[in-house]
Amino acid sequence: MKPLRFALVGTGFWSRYQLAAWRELPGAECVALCNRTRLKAEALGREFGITAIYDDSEELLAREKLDFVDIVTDVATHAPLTRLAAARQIAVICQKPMATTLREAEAMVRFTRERNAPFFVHENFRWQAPIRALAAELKRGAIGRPFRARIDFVSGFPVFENQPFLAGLEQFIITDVGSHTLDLARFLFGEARSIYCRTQRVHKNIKGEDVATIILEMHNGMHVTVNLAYAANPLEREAFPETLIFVEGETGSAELSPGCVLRTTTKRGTLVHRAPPPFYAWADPRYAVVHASIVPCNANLLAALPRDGTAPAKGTAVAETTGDDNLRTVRLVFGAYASAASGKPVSLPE
Ligand code: 89Y
Repeated sequence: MKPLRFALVGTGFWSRYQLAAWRELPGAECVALCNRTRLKAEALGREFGITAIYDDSEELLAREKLDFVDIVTDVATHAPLTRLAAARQIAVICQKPMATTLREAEAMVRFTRERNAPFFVHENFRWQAPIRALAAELKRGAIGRPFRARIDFVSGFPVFENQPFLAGLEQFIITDVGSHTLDLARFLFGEARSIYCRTQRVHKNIKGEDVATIILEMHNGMHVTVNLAYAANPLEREAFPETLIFVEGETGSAELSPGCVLRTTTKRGTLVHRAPPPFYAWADPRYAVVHASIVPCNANLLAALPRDGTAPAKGTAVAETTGDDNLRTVRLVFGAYASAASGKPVSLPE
Protein backbone atom coordinates (compact mmCIF):
# COMPACT_ATOMS: atom_id res chain seq x y z
CA MET A 1 0.00 0.00 0.00
CA LYS A 2 1.38 3.41 -0.97
CA PRO A 3 2.01 5.55 2.10
CA LEU A 4 -0.05 8.74 2.39
CA ARG A 5 2.05 11.88 1.94
CA PHE A 6 1.83 14.47 4.65
CA ALA A 7 3.49 17.64 5.87
CA LEU A 8 4.12 18.44 9.49
CA VAL A 9 3.33 22.08 10.23
CA GLY A 10 5.02 23.34 13.39
CA THR A 11 8.39 22.10 14.60
CA GLY A 12 8.34 22.92 18.33
CA PHE A 13 8.69 20.64 21.38
CA TRP A 14 5.99 18.13 20.42
CA SER A 15 6.83 17.72 16.72
CA ARG A 16 9.87 15.45 17.15
CA TYR A 17 7.76 12.85 18.97
CA GLN A 18 4.91 13.24 16.53
CA LEU A 19 7.29 12.56 13.63
CA ALA A 20 8.99 9.63 15.37
CA ALA A 21 5.57 8.11 16.11
CA TRP A 22 4.52 8.47 12.45
CA ARG A 23 7.68 6.57 11.51
CA GLU A 24 6.34 3.55 13.40
CA LEU A 25 3.51 3.33 10.83
CA PRO A 26 4.17 2.20 7.28
CA GLY A 27 1.03 3.91 5.95
CA ALA A 28 2.23 7.52 6.13
CA GLU A 29 5.30 9.43 5.01
CA CYS A 30 6.28 12.93 6.05
CA VAL A 31 7.48 14.69 2.90
CA ALA A 32 7.81 18.28 4.13
CA LEU A 33 8.19 20.39 7.24
CA CYS A 34 6.94 23.92 7.76
CA ASN A 35 7.64 26.35 10.56
CA ARG A 36 7.54 30.15 10.92
CA THR A 37 11.17 30.02 12.11
CA ARG A 38 12.80 28.22 9.22
CA LEU A 39 15.96 27.36 11.16
CA LYS A 40 13.94 25.18 13.54
CA ALA A 41 12.32 23.28 10.66
CA GLU A 42 15.73 22.81 9.01
CA ALA A 43 17.18 21.39 12.23
CA LEU A 44 14.32 18.87 12.59
CA GLY A 45 14.59 18.08 8.87
CA ARG A 46 18.27 17.18 9.30
CA GLU A 47 17.39 14.90 12.22
CA PHE A 48 14.73 13.05 10.20
CA GLY A 49 16.23 13.29 6.70
CA ILE A 50 13.45 15.55 5.38
CA THR A 51 14.71 18.09 2.86
CA ALA A 52 11.55 19.92 1.76
CA ILE A 53 11.44 22.80 4.25
CA TYR A 54 9.03 25.76 4.27
CA ASP A 55 8.41 28.81 6.41
CA ASP A 56 5.19 29.73 4.64
CA SER A 57 2.25 27.34 4.81
CA GLU A 58 0.57 28.72 1.66
CA GLU A 59 3.71 28.01 -0.31
CA LEU A 60 3.90 24.53 1.23
CA LEU A 61 0.34 23.72 0.16
CA ALA A 62 0.82 25.20 -3.31
CA ARG A 63 3.98 23.23 -4.01
CA GLU A 64 3.63 19.87 -2.32
CA LYS A 65 1.19 17.15 -3.30
CA LEU A 66 -0.21 16.16 0.08
CA ASP A 67 -2.83 13.72 1.32
CA PHE A 68 -2.99 15.41 4.71
CA VAL A 69 -1.37 17.96 6.97
CA ASP A 70 -0.51 17.32 10.60
CA ILE A 71 -0.78 20.63 12.47
CA VAL A 72 1.45 20.77 15.54
CA THR A 73 1.58 24.53 16.02
CA ASP A 74 0.36 26.72 18.88
CA VAL A 75 -3.39 26.87 19.29
CA ALA A 76 -3.88 30.37 17.84
CA THR A 77 -2.81 29.16 14.38
CA HIS A 78 -4.92 25.97 14.31
CA ALA A 79 -7.97 27.62 12.74
CA PRO A 80 -6.22 29.55 9.94
CA LEU A 81 -4.03 26.57 9.02
CA THR A 82 -7.01 24.21 9.03
CA ARG A 83 -8.90 26.56 6.72
CA LEU A 84 -5.93 26.86 4.35
CA ALA A 85 -5.61 23.09 3.95
CA ALA A 86 -9.35 22.33 3.89
CA ALA A 87 -9.90 24.98 1.20
CA ARG A 88 -7.71 22.75 -0.99
CA GLN A 89 -9.62 19.67 0.18
CA ILE A 90 -6.58 18.39 2.00
CA ALA A 91 -7.36 16.33 5.11
CA VAL A 92 -6.33 17.86 8.43
CA ILE A 93 -5.08 16.39 11.68
CA CYS A 94 -4.86 19.09 14.33
CA GLN A 95 -3.35 18.92 17.81
CA LYS A 96 -5.45 19.55 20.86
CA PRO A 97 -6.76 21.97 21.98
CA MET A 98 -8.63 22.39 18.72
CA ALA A 99 -9.12 26.16 18.97
CA THR A 100 -8.91 29.22 21.20
CA THR A 101 -12.69 29.49 21.60
CA LEU A 102 -15.72 27.24 21.19
CA ARG A 103 -17.02 29.44 18.38
CA GLU A 104 -13.74 29.07 16.50
CA ALA A 105 -13.81 25.29 16.96
CA GLU A 106 -17.39 25.10 15.67
CA ALA A 107 -16.39 27.18 12.64
CA MET A 108 -13.46 24.83 11.92
CA VAL A 109 -15.72 21.77 11.98
CA ARG A 110 -18.29 23.54 9.78
CA PHE A 111 -15.70 24.76 7.29
CA THR A 112 -13.99 21.38 6.87
CA ARG A 113 -17.39 19.68 6.45
CA GLU A 114 -18.45 22.20 3.78
CA ARG A 115 -15.18 21.66 1.92
CA ASN A 116 -15.41 17.86 2.20
CA ALA A 117 -12.04 17.81 3.90
CA PRO A 118 -11.68 15.07 6.54
CA PHE A 119 -10.86 16.69 9.89
CA PHE A 120 -9.46 15.00 12.99
CA VAL A 121 -8.09 16.13 16.31
CA HIS A 122 -4.97 14.46 17.63
CA GLU A 123 -6.20 13.55 21.13
CA ASN A 124 -3.79 10.95 22.49
CA PHE A 125 -4.49 10.51 26.24
CA ARG A 126 -7.37 8.09 25.56
CA TRP A 127 -4.83 5.91 23.67
CA GLN A 128 -2.53 5.43 26.68
CA ALA A 129 -1.98 1.78 27.62
CA PRO A 130 -3.25 2.12 31.23
CA ILE A 131 -6.35 4.05 30.10
CA ARG A 132 -7.21 1.35 27.53
CA ALA A 133 -6.71 -1.30 30.25
CA LEU A 134 -9.10 0.53 32.59
CA ALA A 135 -11.65 0.98 29.78
CA ALA A 136 -11.52 -2.76 29.03
CA GLU A 137 -11.99 -3.58 32.71
CA LEU A 138 -15.07 -1.33 32.93
CA LYS A 139 -16.43 -2.70 29.66
CA ARG A 140 -16.24 -6.29 30.84
CA GLY A 141 -18.37 -5.26 33.81
CA ALA A 142 -15.63 -6.03 36.34
CA ILE A 143 -17.05 -3.56 38.91
CA GLY A 144 -20.69 -3.49 37.81
CA ARG A 145 -22.36 -0.19 36.97
CA PRO A 146 -19.97 2.67 37.77
CA PHE A 147 -21.68 5.48 39.71
CA ARG A 148 -18.81 7.82 40.56
CA ALA A 149 -15.26 8.52 39.38
CA ARG A 150 -12.33 10.76 40.16
CA ILE A 151 -9.86 11.68 37.42
CA ASP A 152 -6.69 13.30 38.77
CA PHE A 153 -3.89 15.01 36.90
CA VAL A 154 -2.08 16.61 39.83
CA SER A 155 1.61 17.29 39.40
CA GLY A 156 4.54 19.46 40.42
CA PHE A 157 6.46 18.71 37.19
CA PRO A 158 8.31 21.81 35.87
CA VAL A 159 6.15 21.87 32.76
CA PHE A 160 7.07 25.46 31.80
CA GLU A 161 10.72 24.47 31.22
CA ASN A 162 9.92 22.34 28.15
CA GLN A 163 6.85 24.26 27.03
CA PRO A 164 7.47 27.91 28.04
CA PHE A 165 4.50 29.22 26.00
CA LEU A 166 2.17 27.54 28.52
CA ALA A 167 3.13 30.22 31.07
CA GLY A 168 1.75 32.92 28.77
CA LEU A 169 -1.68 31.34 28.21
CA GLU A 170 -4.60 33.29 29.73
CA GLN A 171 -6.40 29.93 29.90
CA PHE A 172 -3.82 27.38 30.91
CA ILE A 173 -4.52 24.13 32.71
CA ILE A 174 -8.04 23.44 31.45
CA THR A 175 -7.04 23.97 27.81
CA ASP A 176 -3.70 22.16 28.14
CA VAL A 177 -4.52 19.19 30.40
CA GLY A 178 -8.30 19.57 30.79
CA SER A 179 -8.67 18.97 27.05
CA HIS A 180 -7.18 15.53 27.66
CA THR A 181 -8.80 14.65 30.96
CA LEU A 182 -12.28 15.88 30.02
CA ASP A 183 -11.91 13.80 26.87
CA LEU A 184 -11.04 10.84 29.12
CA ALA A 185 -14.23 11.44 31.11
CA ARG A 186 -16.21 11.23 27.86
CA PHE A 187 -14.26 8.23 26.59
CA LEU A 188 -14.76 6.25 29.79
CA PHE A 189 -18.17 7.42 31.00
CA GLY A 190 -20.06 9.00 28.09
CA GLU A 191 -21.42 12.51 27.68
CA ALA A 192 -22.01 15.11 30.39
CA ARG A 193 -25.25 16.92 31.17
CA SER A 194 -23.66 19.71 33.24
CA ILE A 195 -20.29 21.02 34.38
CA TYR A 196 -19.24 23.02 37.43
CA CYS A 197 -15.72 24.37 37.88
CA ARG A 198 -13.59 26.40 40.28
CA THR A 199 -10.07 27.55 39.42
CA GLN A 200 -7.02 29.03 41.17
CA ARG A 201 -3.63 30.37 40.20
CA VAL A 202 -0.80 29.31 42.52
CA HIS A 203 2.26 30.14 40.35
CA LYS A 204 2.84 33.91 40.53
CA ASN A 205 4.75 34.07 37.25
CA ILE A 206 2.13 32.66 34.85
CA LYS A 207 -0.96 34.20 33.29
CA GLY A 208 -3.60 31.49 33.52
CA GLU A 209 -5.06 29.12 36.11
CA ASP A 210 -2.87 26.23 37.27
CA VAL A 211 -5.46 24.54 39.51
CA ALA A 212 -8.97 23.47 38.51
CA THR A 213 -11.63 21.41 40.25
CA ILE A 214 -14.35 20.24 37.91
CA ILE A 215 -17.54 18.30 38.62
CA LEU A 216 -19.42 16.65 35.76
CA GLU A 217 -22.89 15.22 35.97
CA MET A 218 -23.12 12.57 33.27
CA HIS A 219 -26.18 11.57 31.26
CA ASN A 220 -25.89 8.07 32.76
CA GLY A 221 -26.24 9.55 36.24
CA MET A 222 -22.57 9.27 37.22
CA HIS A 223 -20.74 12.05 39.03
CA VAL A 224 -17.19 12.56 37.75
CA THR A 225 -14.70 14.87 39.44
CA VAL A 226 -11.68 16.05 37.46
CA ASN A 227 -8.85 17.50 39.57
CA LEU A 228 -6.10 19.35 37.73
CA ALA A 229 -3.00 21.04 39.14
CA TYR A 230 0.53 22.04 38.29
CA ALA A 231 1.04 23.74 41.62
CA ALA A 232 2.12 21.89 44.80
CA ASN A 233 5.78 21.03 44.48
CA PRO A 234 7.12 18.61 45.54
CA LEU A 235 4.46 15.93 45.87
CA GLU A 236 5.26 12.65 47.62
CA ARG A 237 3.62 10.74 44.76
CA GLU A 238 4.76 12.60 41.63
CA ALA A 239 3.18 10.69 38.77
CA PHE A 240 3.65 13.08 35.80
CA PRO A 241 2.36 12.57 33.14
CA GLU A 242 0.07 9.79 34.33
CA THR A 243 -3.61 10.38 34.88
CA LEU A 244 -4.75 8.67 38.08
CA ILE A 245 -8.32 7.44 38.11
CA PHE A 246 -10.59 5.93 40.77
CA VAL A 247 -13.94 4.45 39.76
CA GLU A 248 -16.62 3.24 42.17
CA GLY A 249 -19.04 0.67 40.82
CA GLU A 250 -22.01 -1.24 42.22
CA THR A 251 -20.00 -4.44 42.66
CA GLY A 252 -16.46 -3.14 43.17
CA SER A 253 -13.93 -0.43 42.41
CA ALA A 254 -11.10 0.10 39.94
CA GLU A 255 -8.06 2.28 40.38
CA LEU A 256 -5.27 3.44 38.11
CA SER A 257 -2.38 4.25 40.39
CA PRO A 258 1.19 5.52 39.76
CA GLY A 259 3.41 3.24 37.66
CA CYS A 260 0.52 2.31 35.32
CA VAL A 261 -0.86 -0.10 37.91
CA LEU A 262 -4.52 -1.10 37.58
CA ARG A 263 -6.25 -2.51 40.66
CA THR A 264 -9.70 -4.05 40.45
CA THR A 265 -11.34 -4.79 43.77
CA THR A 266 -14.40 -7.01 44.14
CA LYS A 267 -15.71 -9.38 46.83
CA ARG A 268 -13.15 -11.88 45.58
CA GLY A 269 -10.24 -9.59 46.44
CA THR A 270 -7.98 -7.19 44.55
CA LEU A 271 -6.63 -8.07 41.15
CA VAL A 272 -3.46 -6.08 40.37
CA HIS A 273 -1.94 -5.77 36.96
CA ARG A 274 0.47 -3.41 35.23
CA ALA A 275 -0.35 -1.77 31.92
CA PRO A 276 2.88 0.05 31.02
CA PRO A 277 3.31 1.80 27.68
CA PRO A 278 5.21 -0.03 24.93
CA PHE A 279 8.86 1.04 24.84
CA TYR A 280 10.03 3.35 22.06
CA ALA A 281 13.68 4.41 21.97
CA TRP A 282 12.68 7.87 20.69
CA ALA A 283 10.28 8.60 23.55
CA ASP A 284 11.45 10.88 26.34
CA PRO A 285 11.31 8.53 29.38
CA ARG A 286 9.81 11.36 31.47
CA TYR A 287 6.84 11.45 29.06
CA ALA A 288 6.83 7.74 28.07
CA VAL A 289 3.16 7.00 28.70
CA VAL A 290 2.09 10.01 26.62
CA HIS A 291 4.66 9.70 23.85
CA ALA A 292 3.88 6.00 23.33
CA SER A 293 0.17 6.82 22.98
CA ILE A 294 0.87 8.97 19.90
CA VAL A 295 1.41 5.78 17.87
CA PRO A 296 -2.06 4.15 18.30
CA CYS A 297 -3.68 7.59 18.08
CA ASN A 298 -2.00 8.25 14.72
CA ALA A 299 -2.82 4.70 13.56
CA ASN A 300 -6.51 5.25 14.35
CA LEU A 301 -6.59 8.54 12.42
CA LEU A 302 -4.59 7.11 9.52
CA ALA A 303 -7.07 4.26 9.05
CA ALA A 304 -9.85 6.81 8.63
CA LEU A 305 -8.07 8.92 6.01
CA PRO A 306 -9.23 8.57 2.40
CA ARG A 307 -6.80 6.59 0.28
CA ASP A 308 -7.94 7.30 -3.25
CA GLY A 309 -7.26 11.02 -3.06
CA THR A 310 -10.82 12.04 -3.83
CA ALA A 311 -12.54 13.77 -0.96
CA PRO A 312 -14.85 12.89 0.65
CA ALA A 313 -13.86 9.28 0.10
CA LYS A 314 -13.96 7.22 3.26
CA GLY A 315 -11.03 5.62 4.99
CA THR A 316 -11.20 2.02 6.09
CA ALA A 317 -12.29 2.87 9.63
CA VAL A 318 -14.02 5.55 11.64
CA ALA A 319 -11.64 7.58 13.74
CA GLU A 320 -12.44 8.07 17.42
CA THR A 321 -11.46 11.71 17.56
CA THR A 322 -13.03 13.34 14.53
CA GLY A 323 -13.54 17.10 14.63
CA ASP A 324 -17.22 16.48 15.41
CA ASP A 325 -16.38 14.21 18.32
CA ASN A 326 -13.76 16.54 19.73
CA LEU A 327 -16.18 19.46 19.61
CA ARG A 328 -17.92 17.80 22.57
CA THR A 329 -14.65 17.87 24.51
CA VAL A 330 -14.11 21.51 23.51
CA ARG A 331 -17.62 22.29 24.87
CA LEU A 332 -16.56 20.85 28.21
CA VAL A 333 -13.35 22.91 28.24
CA PHE A 334 -15.12 26.21 27.62
CA GLY A 335 -18.10 25.16 29.74
CA ALA A 336 -15.59 24.80 32.60
CA TYR A 337 -14.29 28.34 32.06
CA ALA A 338 -17.84 29.72 31.83
CA SER A 339 -18.72 28.01 35.11
CA ALA A 340 -15.51 29.25 36.77
CA ALA A 341 -16.40 32.80 35.71
CA SER A 342 -20.03 32.69 36.83
CA GLY A 343 -19.64 30.46 39.87
CA LYS A 344 -22.59 28.41 38.59
CA PRO A 345 -22.96 25.05 36.85
CA VAL A 346 -23.31 25.19 33.08
CA SER A 347 -25.76 22.91 31.21
CA LEU A 348 -24.50 21.20 28.08
CA PRO A 349 -26.44 20.49 24.90
CA GLU A 350 -27.54 16.87 24.29
O1 89Y B 1 0.95 19.93 26.74
C1 89Y B 1 0.60 18.84 27.55
C2 89Y B 1 0.09 17.64 26.92
O2 89Y B 1 -0.58 17.63 25.92
O3 89Y B 1 0.45 16.54 27.65
C3 89Y B 1 1.23 16.92 28.79
C4 89Y B 1 1.73 18.31 28.42
O4 89Y B 1 2.93 18.17 27.67
C5 89Y B 1 2.02 19.23 29.57
O5 89Y B 1 0.89 19.54 30.31
